[in-house]
Amino acid sequence: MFHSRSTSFLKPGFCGLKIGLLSLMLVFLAACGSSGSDNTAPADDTPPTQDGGEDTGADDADTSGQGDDAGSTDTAGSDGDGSTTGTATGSDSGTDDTGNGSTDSGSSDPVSSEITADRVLDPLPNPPLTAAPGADSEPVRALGPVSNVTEFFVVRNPTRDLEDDYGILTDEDFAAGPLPAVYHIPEHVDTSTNSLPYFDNLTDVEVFAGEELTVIFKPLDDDGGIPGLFPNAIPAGARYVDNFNGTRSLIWRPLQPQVGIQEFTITATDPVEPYYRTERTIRIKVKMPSDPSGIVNIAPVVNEIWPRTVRVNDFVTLYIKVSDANGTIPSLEIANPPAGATIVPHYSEEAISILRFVPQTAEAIDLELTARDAEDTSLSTSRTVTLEVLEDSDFIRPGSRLRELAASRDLLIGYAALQGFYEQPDGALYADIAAEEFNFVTTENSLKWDLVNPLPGKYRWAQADNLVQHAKTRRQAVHGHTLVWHRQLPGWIKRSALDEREGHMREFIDRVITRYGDDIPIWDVVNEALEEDGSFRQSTWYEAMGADFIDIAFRQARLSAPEAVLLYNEYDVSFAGPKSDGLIALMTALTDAGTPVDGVGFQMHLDADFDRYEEVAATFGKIAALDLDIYITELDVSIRSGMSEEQQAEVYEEVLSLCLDQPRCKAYQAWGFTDMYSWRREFNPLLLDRRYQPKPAYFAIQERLGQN
Ligand code: 9MR
Repeated sequence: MFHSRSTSFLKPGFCGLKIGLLSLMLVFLAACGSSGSDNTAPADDTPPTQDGGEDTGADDADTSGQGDDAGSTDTAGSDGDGSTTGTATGSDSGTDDTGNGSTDSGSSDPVSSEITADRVLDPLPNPPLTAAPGADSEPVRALGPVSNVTEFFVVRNPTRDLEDDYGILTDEDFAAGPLPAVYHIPEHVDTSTNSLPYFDNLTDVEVFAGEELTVIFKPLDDDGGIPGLFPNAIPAGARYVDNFNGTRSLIWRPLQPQVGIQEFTITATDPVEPYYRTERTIRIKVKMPSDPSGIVNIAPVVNEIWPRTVRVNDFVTLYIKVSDANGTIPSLEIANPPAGATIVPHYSEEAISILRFVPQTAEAIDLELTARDAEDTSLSTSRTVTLEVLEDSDFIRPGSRLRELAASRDLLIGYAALQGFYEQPDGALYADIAAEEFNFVTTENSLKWDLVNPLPGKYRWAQADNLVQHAKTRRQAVHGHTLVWHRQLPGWIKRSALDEREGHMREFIDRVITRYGDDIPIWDVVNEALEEDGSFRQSTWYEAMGADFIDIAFRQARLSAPEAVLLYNEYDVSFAGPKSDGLIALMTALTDAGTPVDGVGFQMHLDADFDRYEEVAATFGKIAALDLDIYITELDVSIRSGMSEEQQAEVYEEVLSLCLDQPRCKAYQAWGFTDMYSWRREFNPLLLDRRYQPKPAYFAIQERLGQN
């Protein structure tokens, strides 16, 4: 919810460079024209006299699904980014990205001319831009048992305070007055005949915790018509309502945890040109009343916990989190703890308790959990969580294991590993089945920048270290994902000076790669640099270095890992279309420029009605013709309304056949393996169901791998 706004993030040199590269990116040009500052934009939403304003780039608000240290969150494994809004095409909607100014009109020039050839990298910044990972970032041994994963010592991140207070706003910020409006002006809009939408009478507000606040948003347009409105993120507990008269209201009763300066961003869209927009951020100062006894006390809750299937005789750990909107920590009661269970506090989070036990018999356990208010013990809420305990024999899959079948074909067969899987109630089962079936594993979220390097000089390695150790003991090759991406970036990188981003990027690549050395022999170096139309994505990286960021990233990766396989990873590029054309153009440009790229990772988040196999074969052929390898990196096949498990099986099998038929295809990897944990969980897109039972898709690829 917090943003810090840089008003001078465009350096003079940057403008000179970018005009050639981003001729269509009006927002940047306008910012250059106004000396790199949007301070001139009027705060009262009077339409500006010239194109101007800064694209703030929406915060990704990524929650990697696992919270911090593994399994500590309620709906573990879920994908808190709401990115599973369906697709109309029946193909891959990829990451459904909302970030990085994609609302602007600009698409960049065709890819080919933009990569500088035969670059020689300067040495890494010396002294470094940020401190190298030190002893204070090293993980520590976990105390006490952690599921059954005993072949390696589970480690945890040190529990230092890693609060990112960069964006926390102060009373001085509030006193400085309302923020300027931000304008989005597509290139084709004639601003002399179409004026910008704006807001009537919008200003910052103050409220006491416990009081109800109503802010009315009234968008206006001097050309007539009623502008559309959409809010960015709605504060916890607030309502955003349509008043059915062209205005909307934010109705909010902030509570004690919200005391401080909060921001709320809302965008008005032109009635005729929906991408012609004015964005306003209001600040809400929430104050503590001198007598807090009037603040309503809300009943605490036990956070949602998914039902799980576990195995007899496994060590089960269940992380139970309680929360209270008033900010106190409720107590937890378990009415019927299983025989022999212990309940221990979480090692760093007071609101989490860990229930540990070893189920002895196959049965369904309905745990009755109650959260009780810290101040008023008559206030409580209960929830029941079911753990289904099954026998070992219930998890036997007939036939040969996929990895045995794949090994005889020299094929890597893999899955993306849930971050912190070993701390889940079903962690032992998850680990065992994954190890039985796969010889290849990807770090789904454990190496993403916001997790690994949340603050300058601070590193959190535990999740990746544990996965690497687990993979080693189970003889799985690890695929590192992903070094350079526009999402899951920490705030400090998004806000870093443009002329330092190359240095930050190179330091990060070098530090992550050298930590793991030979333990991670394959890397996604750059992820998702293209837009749907095949042009370059206007990202944190692109805005600093242009398309050369891709070349620079690969060259740094090669310097840091001379022997590793280096991949460019992308979604929606396997089947024909402008994005696939963009991929081929990009890979041609990179190979022409001498960029050390070894192959392409095809994500392939598909739907069960997918049938464009000839197009995929053709794309694979084009990549092979560039002397590049093909890795299927993130395959999953969503079963949307009206689709069946049989259709899903067919897609898995057909894609496998395409890989087997293409000599340059080295890996066939799914984005997870059990429907229990998937970023598209509601569409059951994986090989095993939520109870770890094989689906038709599993048998289809087992059979196909077994054929000649
Ligand atoms: O599966 C990942 C999910 O848990 C995260 O919340 C999400 C955050 O952006 O990233 C998911 O993985 C993505 C991968 O890193 C890149 N390709 C698209 C994947 C699905 O969104």
